[in-house]
Amino acid sequence: MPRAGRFIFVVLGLLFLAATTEAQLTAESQQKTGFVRLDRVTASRATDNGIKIRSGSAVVQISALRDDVLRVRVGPSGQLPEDASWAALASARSATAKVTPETSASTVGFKTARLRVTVRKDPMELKVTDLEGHVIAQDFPGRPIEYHGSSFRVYMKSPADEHYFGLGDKPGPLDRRNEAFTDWNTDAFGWQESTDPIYKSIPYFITFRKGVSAGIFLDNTWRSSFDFNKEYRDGFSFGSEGGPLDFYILYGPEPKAVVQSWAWLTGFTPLPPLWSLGYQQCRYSYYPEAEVRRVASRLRSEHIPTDVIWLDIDYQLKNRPFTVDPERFPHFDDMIQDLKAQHLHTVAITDLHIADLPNAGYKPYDEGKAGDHFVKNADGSTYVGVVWPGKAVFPDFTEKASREWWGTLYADFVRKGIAGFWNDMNEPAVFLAPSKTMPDDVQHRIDEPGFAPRTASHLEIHNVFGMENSRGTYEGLRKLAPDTRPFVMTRASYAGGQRYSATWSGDNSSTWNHLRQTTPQLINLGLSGFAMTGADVGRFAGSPQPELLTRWLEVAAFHPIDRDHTAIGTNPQEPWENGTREDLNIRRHYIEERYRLMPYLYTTAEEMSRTGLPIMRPLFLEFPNGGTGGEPVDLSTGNAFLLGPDLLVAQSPYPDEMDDYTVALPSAVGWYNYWTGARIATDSDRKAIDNDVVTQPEVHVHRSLDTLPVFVRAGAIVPEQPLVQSTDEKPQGPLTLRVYPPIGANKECSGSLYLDDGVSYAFQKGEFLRLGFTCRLSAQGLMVTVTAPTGSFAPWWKLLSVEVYGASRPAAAASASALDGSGATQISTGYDDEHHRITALIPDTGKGLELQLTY
Ligand code: NBV
Repeated sequence: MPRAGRFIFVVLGLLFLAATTEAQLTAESQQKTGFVRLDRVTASRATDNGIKIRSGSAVVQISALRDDVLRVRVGPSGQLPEDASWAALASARSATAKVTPETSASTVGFKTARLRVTVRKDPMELKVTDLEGHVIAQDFPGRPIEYHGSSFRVYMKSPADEHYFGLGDKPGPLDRRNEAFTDWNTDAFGWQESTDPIYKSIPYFITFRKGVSAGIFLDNTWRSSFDFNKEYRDGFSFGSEGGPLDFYILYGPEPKAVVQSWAWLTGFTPLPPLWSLGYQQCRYSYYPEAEVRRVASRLRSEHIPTDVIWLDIDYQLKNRPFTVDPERFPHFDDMIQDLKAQHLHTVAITDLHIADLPNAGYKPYDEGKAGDHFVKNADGSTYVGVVWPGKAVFPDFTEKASREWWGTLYADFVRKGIAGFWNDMNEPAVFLAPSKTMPDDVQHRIDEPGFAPRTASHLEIHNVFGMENSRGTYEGLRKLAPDTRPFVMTRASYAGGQRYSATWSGDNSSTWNHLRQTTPQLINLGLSGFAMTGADVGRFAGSPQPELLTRWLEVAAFHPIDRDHTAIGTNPQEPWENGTREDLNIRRHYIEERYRLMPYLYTTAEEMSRTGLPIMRPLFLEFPNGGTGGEPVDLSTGNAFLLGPDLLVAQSPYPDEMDDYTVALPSAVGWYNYWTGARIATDSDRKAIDNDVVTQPEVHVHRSLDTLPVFVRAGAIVPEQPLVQSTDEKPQGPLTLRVYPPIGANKECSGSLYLDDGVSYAFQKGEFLRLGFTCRLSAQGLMVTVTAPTGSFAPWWKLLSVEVYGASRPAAAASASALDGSGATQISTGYDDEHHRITALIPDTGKGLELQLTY
């Protein structure tokens, strides 16, 4: 070997040794550290983007990744934890911002262009403020970080008016204040409002106070816990039983900015296939084949718009993943094609527990064994646990090679035309084990950039196992069908799991309280990064009363994922079951409305994939400062939510009671009734509208089975399409633009539309269509503008139907022209007094246009 080559070889070897030794040391010190208390700064020095502090044996590094994002890493025995993460993207972790060191006799610290970090030396206390001095995060006095062996805890001050959100799918109220939680992914069949933990671990929460927000993320996959105001009324804390103390502070001040920074740190939800936004029909399980076909035909003959049929475990032979039971499904391949011909996509469950079947010709087992892909016991033997197939083995998903192999298992199903895949039971759930999961000491192999290659116990990997399962599926599908957007649904996950999969809230129950619980649960999932979410409609455990199913289908039509699902042994739960013809009509009506709203829903989904903003939003996300009068937005019951930026869905806070209720609409803007088109009257304009007796900002709702109050923000332009029975169908007719003119001082409105082929990645090459809409109120009337489209995707419409709401009389005149005002032609308009709207039908020239209405 030439000298230079030998030199490089030796250097690489030394570097590798150093990395391994550091990782081993870190792992060992994590286990062995005794009692360490970080109560005094004993030394400090400025770094390129922050500060490094010594506190006795411990080291603390605070760095600015951006002007508004800080990372704090702590090593109790003097060495920082590995700079590695399953959640935080390498690009974000290596980002760096310019800082100015700031020291005084009693403090050390630095500032960025937006934040000031001050660490008091004795006692040691961290304080983060904005440059005006507003506190973003502050250590709790007298409770410095402490290590007890490998466990640690961080305490922070909690002002009395601060609220907490996030932490994934944890049940309970929207606001996490006065609650305590544990992160340990758990198969929680039949979970209830106070059950904790359940399926996912997302050790990330958002603080919100007086309209100012920050995010705090403890990037630690071990069993962690969070206490909001239980131990200390005026403090919150977070900690873990092991692993690194590595946390991030994301500054808003607007909650939207925090949500967007969270996506910057942990990744965006990819643009989903359009069909996954359609109505989905599931049960545990549809079989045999004739039953799947019967349900499909009935969905069509009842004219229930539907996009997806799900196959739960019973399509498999003896519950063995990646098999098909040939007796129950004699023409499986034909069935998939026949469903396709009916514009129904199939999603199939593919659990991770591979049947332990040596010498039986079972490919997943044989290949996995030959490739050494299964999780091992401490003694090196293969770990075997009992799940649906009986004895089962588990792919070692934290190892790249095993994940890649798992991805190849989908080849046959993809070839058969199965459109999406469901990764269930991946906490991982194990039967007959008191812990419901693998033993703590099973060994996982880590092969992941950033981490030194090593084995790790289940204690470290448990919470990230489900996410890596969904990652294996997602990445496998990307390779198998590179131009098709995958759809993966996972039950367990960790922070950042939105990069690979959608999720749902697991095995809920057919109770009214679960219907109520769904709103805060899905909102918190969205704030935690998982924007593509739903809950089993009608509920998994038990059979709903007809009214419960009806009301569930009503509200789920406005959820990101709308999937009717129920457990084995429960009553049939399809929309035509369990109710009267009237129930069916109402249920169908709401699903139809979802399909009419598909352009708006898909536009919102595209915004999610680009910005990280969730599809389903809490009111405070859009209105952090509440009403114009400063009245707070509804943080307590969480019964109301926004679908995208403009639609406010206000389910009853007590869905089981027939009582009327009031909806507090954020008074920062005006509102319209989505169903009637009527403007919600303001104080100066108080009157009764239909059954809404209005006293702004509260709307009184008179309950009836077919009413789910939905409101539209004044100043919105909502695109809608003619009804279709599946998103595969090309809508016939005009694109409708529902224009809700501004109310009050604001005189403008806006909206947008995003469209593409809904399935492929052609949009990345410019094959999409984006339109912007605006309107402007003036003394003459209303000017509506449609921008010239960007992108090369051809629209399905030739005509635009502009509907202007809140109109109390017909238009006196209307004219349409090109964007520069040229070529103005008179347009005839219609007026519908029932819906308070003026309508105008205009040919879409594809070059943008202006519509001037005088009324
Ligand atoms: O695969 C069967 C079910 C599934 O229908 C459900 O949605 C999952 O959450 N699965 C759990 C396993 C058995 C639950 C009792």
